[in-house]
Amino acid sequence: MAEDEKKNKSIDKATQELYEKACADEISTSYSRADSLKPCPIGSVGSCCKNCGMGPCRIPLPKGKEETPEEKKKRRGICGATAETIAARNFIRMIAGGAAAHSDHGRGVAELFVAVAKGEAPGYKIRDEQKLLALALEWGIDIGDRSNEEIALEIGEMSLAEFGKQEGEILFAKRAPLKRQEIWREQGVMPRGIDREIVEIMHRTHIGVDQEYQNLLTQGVRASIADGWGGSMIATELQDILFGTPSPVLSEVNLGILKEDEVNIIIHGHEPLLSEMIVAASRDPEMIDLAKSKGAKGINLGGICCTANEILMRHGVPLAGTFLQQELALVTGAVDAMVVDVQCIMESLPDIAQCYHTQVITTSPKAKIKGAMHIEFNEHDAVNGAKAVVKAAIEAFPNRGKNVRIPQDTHNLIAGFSHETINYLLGGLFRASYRPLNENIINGRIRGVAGVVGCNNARWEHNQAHIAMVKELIKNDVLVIQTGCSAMASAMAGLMVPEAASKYAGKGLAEVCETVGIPPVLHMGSCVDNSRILIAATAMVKDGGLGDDISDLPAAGAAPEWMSEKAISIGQYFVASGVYTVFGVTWPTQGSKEVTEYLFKDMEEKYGGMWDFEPDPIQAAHKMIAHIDEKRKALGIDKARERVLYDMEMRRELEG
Ligand code: SF4
Ligand code: MSK
Repeated sequence: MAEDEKKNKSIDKATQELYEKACADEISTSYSRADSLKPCPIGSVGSCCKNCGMGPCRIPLPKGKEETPEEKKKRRGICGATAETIAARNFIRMIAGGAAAHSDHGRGVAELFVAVAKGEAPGYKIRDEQKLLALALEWGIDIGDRSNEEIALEIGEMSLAEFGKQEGEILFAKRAPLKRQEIWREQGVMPRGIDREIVEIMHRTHIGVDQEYQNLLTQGVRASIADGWGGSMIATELQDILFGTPSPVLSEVNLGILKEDEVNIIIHGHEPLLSEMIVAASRDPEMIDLAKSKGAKGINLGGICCTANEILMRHGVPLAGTFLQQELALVTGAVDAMVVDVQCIMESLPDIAQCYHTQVITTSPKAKIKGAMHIEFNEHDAVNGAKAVVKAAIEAFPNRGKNVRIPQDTHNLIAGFSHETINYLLGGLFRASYRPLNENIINGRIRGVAGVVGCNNARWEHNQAHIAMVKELIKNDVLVIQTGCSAMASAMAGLMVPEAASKYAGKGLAEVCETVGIPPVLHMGSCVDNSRILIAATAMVKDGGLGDDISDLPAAGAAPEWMSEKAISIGQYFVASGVYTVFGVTWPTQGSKEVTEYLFKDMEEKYGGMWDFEPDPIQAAHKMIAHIDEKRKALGIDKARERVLYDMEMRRELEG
């Protein structure tokens, strides 16, 4: 295989090595399928509607010439839907899909929370009492001499009620800066209940309902806020209370974390409910003895996608890889079991597993895969469920063949930067605050903050855009905060260790990182943990000196290799929260100029944040920096960096 061919699949050596092995082993992967499946040019720009049985209606833009108004009038679906309506409907259906995924995750956590409070979920307990009490105070729940379980029960029930609420406002919206809340009320996008906003998208996009693209997009905004400030925030907050709020932890990343002589279990998906128990089961002496009886030296866990980020943040479990490395993990031939829950799991896994010895195990009643073993997660008996998973992996270990290749690549990383941790690291235990960060932004050592998040996309060289963008940002003194697969990509490039500051960051950012002892790129967790970024941004506003709303901050967001509907929902709630947000790879509304203009320009007038699309990661980074500089100027802090040395003549002029 030519070097170039491997390289254009991924910038990561371990991935290149295993892609080559996959080809040699004649395994079909997302990389090879992306080569043979070209994207539909009509669907990819949002110009195909299949919302009823008269369609699909495909209404492409005319090629190579400007469309006349007459032609445009005729460019409609059978029901008369215009290109604008179709593009907007498709776009907000993506938001509905993404918001539903995050929020259903949040609901699952809330259900477990209630079960734990009732003593019906053995093996689980409340780990962060301080956070439990803080949330009780915030929600006006009586603490008095009530037990943690009684308080937790009320919090759990209130959380569950957020999903089915029919009127009023979601509770966490009150965490946003006051000005932001007013904007949401003025624009009519304050979410009522989480499920309601998602269902309303499905209703409005049914044939013959909402036929004004602005009105459709407004509902998209409302549902996205219900995700970021609702379902996702519930997931993050309740998980922290149940499993512990993350604090800095040293770990490793990339497929080299697999061990030749141990039972390797990969945990993949998004929800930490079962994986928390698998971590415990893998450390259980009974399980370790069983592994040894089969000839293994121990049990080794690694994670893929956001379940990985969850157990990394709280237990330091190593990251095996990102979304696009899931199939390649099996191609190593060294994975004894891959246990999956929900989201971002490829249906090809059981087929690939058949070529090796891996046991693919599904665990969610919502996500079964043909050909996989199913061990259903049951919160009332999670300990035994987790043990069954670990046992299945141990049983598979002796079947490992000779066709094994574990790449040597690993990198260290420090993760665990929750909002609380950043607060503490910057301000100390007794005066925890974002003030030092704000001061360093005001004095210009740090130019601004960028949230770089999101997936890998098989249409783009794996990890290339993430790394190019993040390096460019930190070189220009922009502190980067990350979640999801994007965070893993940076960790693989060695950007999440304190030493990266002197190596890659600009002088000002490096100085601050070295003083505080943090990397220039901070891992804040999984996809639902983008809600931590919202809280951090709000804390920056509240600590003062940087305006009175998130839209005033010198900050920007990006998802340079996005692919999932969740990424669109995340991007939309960042925009709705006042953040300039730029996506790479592809843009799904290009089939309608009006809809695209509305998202890229008009949204800024309404929400102070707007979308942008720029596939070149360096140019995208510079667009983000330009936006940050604009915000610095508006705040009057742009001059801090310009130290003009006055000569005698200039001084005389001044004095004169
Ligand atoms: Fe075509 Fe309208 Fe049906 Fe969509 S809803 S498939 S545009 S007829
Ligand atoms: S896992 S949503 S590929 S970030 Fe959260 Fe990665 Fe995107 Fe899935």
